[in-house]
Amino acid sequence: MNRLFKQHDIRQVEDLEGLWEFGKLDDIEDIPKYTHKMKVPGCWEESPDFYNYRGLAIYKKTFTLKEAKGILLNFKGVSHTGKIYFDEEYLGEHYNAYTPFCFLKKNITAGEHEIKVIVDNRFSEESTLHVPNDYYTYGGITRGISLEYVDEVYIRQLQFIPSFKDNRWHGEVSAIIHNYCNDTKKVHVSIEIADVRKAIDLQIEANTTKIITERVAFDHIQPWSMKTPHLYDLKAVIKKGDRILDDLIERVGFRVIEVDGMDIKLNGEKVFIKGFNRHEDAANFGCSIPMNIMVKDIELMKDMGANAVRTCHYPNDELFLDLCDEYGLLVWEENHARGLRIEKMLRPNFESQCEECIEEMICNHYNHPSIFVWGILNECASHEPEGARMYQKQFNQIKSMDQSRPVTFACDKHFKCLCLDMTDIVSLNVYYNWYHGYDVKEQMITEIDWVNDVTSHNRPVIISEFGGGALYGYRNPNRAKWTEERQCDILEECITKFSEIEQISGLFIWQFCDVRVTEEEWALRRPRTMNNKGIVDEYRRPKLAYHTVKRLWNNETVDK
Ligand code: ADA
Repeated sequence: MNRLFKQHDIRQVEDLEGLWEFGKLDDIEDIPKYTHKMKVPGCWEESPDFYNYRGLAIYKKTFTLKEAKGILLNFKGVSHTGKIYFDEEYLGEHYNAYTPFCFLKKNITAGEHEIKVIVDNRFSEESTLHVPNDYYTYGGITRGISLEYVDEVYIRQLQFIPSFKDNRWHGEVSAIIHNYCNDTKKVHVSIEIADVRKAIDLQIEANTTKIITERVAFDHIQPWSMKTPHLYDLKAVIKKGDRILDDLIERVGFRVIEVDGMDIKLNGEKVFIKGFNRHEDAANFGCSIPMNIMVKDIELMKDMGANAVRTCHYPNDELFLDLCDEYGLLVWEENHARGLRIEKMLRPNFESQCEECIEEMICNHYNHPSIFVWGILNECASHEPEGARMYQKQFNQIKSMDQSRPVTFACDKHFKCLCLDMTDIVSLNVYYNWYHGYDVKEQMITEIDWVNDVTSHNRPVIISEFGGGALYGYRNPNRAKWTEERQCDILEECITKFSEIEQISGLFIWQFCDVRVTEEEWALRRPRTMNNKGIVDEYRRPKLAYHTVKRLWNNETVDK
């Protein structure tokens, strides 16, 4: 299942989930030997022969096409690089495990066909975002994959921007239509949302893409909010004469996010963010998390009183974002990067790989009402002039694509960062009483004074990471580091003291669950070769701190 809702009534879609032929490759030129069956979506590390495999592998699937058509091969995520072949023809490649991509194949004959995917999860000079890190780069076709039959003119994308003015909800709908055949087409496009219909006749030249935009005012709208996350189907249909060529359904919400002074507001009301950092990682599934575990994660976070989740440190699976839309859980989504020093940021591919990731993240996730902020470059070199140039370039790219959401980044370059004034919300990663011993409130006040000194106006501050490690089941009355008791003490003090500071508009605990890390460079700093700062372990078993957070976040005293 790629999405939580049906995206087509007309377009035929085949889910290619299941068992694929699979084999390890020592080299891209190898003649493949298909020695295994491998689950798609899935990580090969969940197969006994590939627990620690970092390398090349090949997947193969044959399928039968019922009638000659154009097809879209839709990949929701291949980790971390996929080279795609269709009937031996090389279609192209995609880098980065965390963003969707698709290939169009025109005029395929009916009959049996073959898809092959060569997957690479190695670290190399070419890969600047997937590097040995404090999370694991798994291998495989890790998210959903579908085959979609498209006519010569089809709907590539729908985008929806809600707004509220003159006491009415408004919506700007854009439909991106593609004509892939060699002659001009005249079609009729109809768009429908919340019982409002618009119809447009469109002439679209051969092999071109056209964007049509309609602005609509609405009455009787139920806004999307955390308590009542109302969603609406946005439908577009293309007809040629009486023949329906294609359709596309998106799910959207009427909500407005704004920064007002030092407050974050949802539909005009101030919100205090109580969130978790959540890596996509679970025991027995790696990063290819099934929906029932996604649901469990959201229900555990909400049970503890959270109202937000941060997709540290990369765009998440759309199925998870659909669930957040439906549960009313706010999302900080960010591009893929973690802790990259300036030397890594200056590698030749870095800027283009970031740019692609941002483009694909926003194009594909734009309509999720739950996403309230776009983030970039977690703890990268924001204190270096060259780093600051790249931060500014990426913020400019985001603002050129979406002016409806604020931007931020999680900064750990305390008292020396050059980029805070580029943000709408300042976010700070701090590990008071874990990595550094401080008087929590005093140190935070000093830090916020510095923030206000280096920014042109006071703005909301989010503490985007704080917490400490605890090994599940390790209890000791000495409350030493790595005991569950010590994790409780750190969280109790930080949540209580941070919540007393007016300018702090939100907290993201590091982190929701324990996750696997990369052995190179990290194993000796990470017991079990895991990042153990989770409030639940990798099996979602709650540690003592689960109850501390639940008590504090369900108690009105910390709710501002
Ligand atoms: C950093 C980083 C996280 C994680 C954390 C930790 O803040 O952003 O990804 O590595 O430190 O556990 O130390």
